[in-house]
Amino acid sequence: MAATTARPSVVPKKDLESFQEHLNKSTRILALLGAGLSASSGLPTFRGAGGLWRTHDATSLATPEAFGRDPGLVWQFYSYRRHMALGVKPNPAHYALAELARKKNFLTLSQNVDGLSPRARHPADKLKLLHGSLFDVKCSDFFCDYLEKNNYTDPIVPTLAIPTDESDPTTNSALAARELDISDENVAIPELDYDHLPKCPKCKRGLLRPGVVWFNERLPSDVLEDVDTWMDEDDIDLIMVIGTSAKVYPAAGYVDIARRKGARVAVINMDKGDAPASGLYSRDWFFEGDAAQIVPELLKSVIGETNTEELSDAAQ
Ligand code: BJW
Repeated sequence: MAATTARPSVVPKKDLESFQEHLNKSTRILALLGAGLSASSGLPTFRGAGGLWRTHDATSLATPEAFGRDPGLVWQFYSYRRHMALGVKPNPAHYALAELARKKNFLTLSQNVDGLSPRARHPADKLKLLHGSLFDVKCSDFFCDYLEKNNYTDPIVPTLAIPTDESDPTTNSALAARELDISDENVAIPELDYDHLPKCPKCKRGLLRPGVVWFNERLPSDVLEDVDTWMDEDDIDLIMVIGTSAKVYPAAGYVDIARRKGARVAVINMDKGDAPASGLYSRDWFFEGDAAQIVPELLKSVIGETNTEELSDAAQ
């Protein structure tokens, strides 16, 4: 990576030194990523501030039951999330983790569906998307197996376009300025029925749905098998738990599995209260603050400086 002027440290020196000493000699490293990793890119997390979409708790829309009840509302939520994710960029932590994957035997388990790690060119074979992707779509019909990966069409159907401000005469020429924030309570969400939602091109019957894992759904079996295979290969030296409340299973359970395989745990989180359920042990680390700043600094002893200005976004 290109050398840049060093930024002031955001991590206590003693902790940084002991972490890097362990990182440098680690041969098998795991990371569990959550929404906090993408917070400084501009995407809201699920729990806590920002976890509300209009009056809806984001997690209450992430269920098959919500989709069954009101697919129009759930599609509006996901269409908005797709649009937001396409409008932001990977941050230095996404790039630093991608670089570590090129340098070490390092497997990343991401709960994030925002596409930012792939866009930071994280090697695909070392990135396991536990909860799918906003940019995969699949048929919601139980008997149809249609799945399309990397669908970046925004909006996915014209009826899911973010409403525009027709009343503002200055905005006709500038699409970006015409878009209203659908998370704003004052912007009406149109009621969308079956006829206005994306249909499966294969069975021509089922509605398409986002290719993400909702509550009470199984995680993708091929992903889980790959993770198990890697975990079973040998002991693990280190697990980094980055920007996640670590409350959703089975993802959160990987922290304890890694610990049982010998891993020391390093948590990087804005909130000191969000340690893994099993707590922190005396040889663990808790780095409090913004992952986008802390992660590149922690990994510097292996990957060098992270200069995002010289790094490319795979989406461009
Ligand atoms: C920063 C920061 C900054 C902010 N820098 N940090 C065992 C025990 C109890 C329950 C269960 C269990 N096993 C299974 C369950 C049930 C359930 C579950 O876990 N429930 C719990 C809530 C209690 N799990 C499931 O249902 C899973 N399926 C399953 O187990 O299937 C089994 C089955 C078997 C047989 C038949 C059928 C099924 C599926 C879970 C799917 C989760 N899906 C979601 C939605 C994905 C789509 C979408 O995006 O809309 O995944 S829910 C949501 O939570 C999303 C996230 O990936 C996930 C985790 O959230 P995350 O990333 O941790 O975000 P937050 O907001 O919680 O935390 C952000 C953190 O960042 C905070 O700590 C901040 O402090 C921090 N932060 N800014 C650093 N700048």
